[in-house]
Amino acid sequence: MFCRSLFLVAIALADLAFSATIEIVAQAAYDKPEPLEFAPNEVTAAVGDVLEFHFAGPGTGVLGSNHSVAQGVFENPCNPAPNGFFSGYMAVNATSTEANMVFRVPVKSTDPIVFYCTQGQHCTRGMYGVVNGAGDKTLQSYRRSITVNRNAVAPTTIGGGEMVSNEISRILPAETPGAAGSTKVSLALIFVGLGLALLIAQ
Ligand SMILES: *[C@@H]1O[C@H](CO)[C@@H](O)[C@H](O)[C@H]1NC(C)=O
Ligand SMILES: *[C@@H]1O[C@H](CO)[C@@H](O)[C@H](O)[C@H]1NC(C)=O
Ligand SMILES: [Cu+2]
Repeated sequence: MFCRSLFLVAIALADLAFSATIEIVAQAAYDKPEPLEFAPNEVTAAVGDVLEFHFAGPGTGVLGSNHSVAQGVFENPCNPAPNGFFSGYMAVNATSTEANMVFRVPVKSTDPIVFYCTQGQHCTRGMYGVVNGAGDKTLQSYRRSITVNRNAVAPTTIGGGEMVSNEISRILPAETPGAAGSTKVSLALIFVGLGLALLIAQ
């Protein structure tokens, strides 16, 4: 019985290892034709994972940046989802590389989620991303649904996430979707292995 509970503890630890923090940076990449982006803009997330939005500053010393992130709907590009998450505007001064706060959004289902920046025309100019894209709800379908440049619509209230102090202030390179997944699997295997070892050791 004692070893059985140890095994259950190991499983619980494996569960913890499964909740990943997925960092997504709102930034301007001036070397690209559409320089405003979220990087990465396509991610896979499991229930319990956290989307951690970072807000990059230009670091140029000239102009600041002022992005946001809001949950959208696939049917109406650059418009908010009812009761969706919204960070509010994160103005970053010209000399900073990142805002000193990050916005953390818990993933509650594996249904496709779209998010966008509500600032001016950033969304229609490419500043959006998709979590768990599937079927007709993908990054490509969202991109296709944007036909004209116009101002995005912002939600009226901030919420659906937690604004916390930024522990990792750096600009991240765009990631390949799913890269976080392999780490999670190997950690889980270690914990399951540990659980089996405890069972065998009794
Ligand atoms: C950031 O953008 C919002 C929306 O356009 C605006 O209301 C706010 O004043 C801006 N903040 C700064 C510091 O420029
Ligand atoms: C911009 O941020 C940096 C780092 O936090 C700070 O040292 C500087 O005073 C800020 N500049 C302005 C104009 O707020
Ligand atoms: Cu923006």
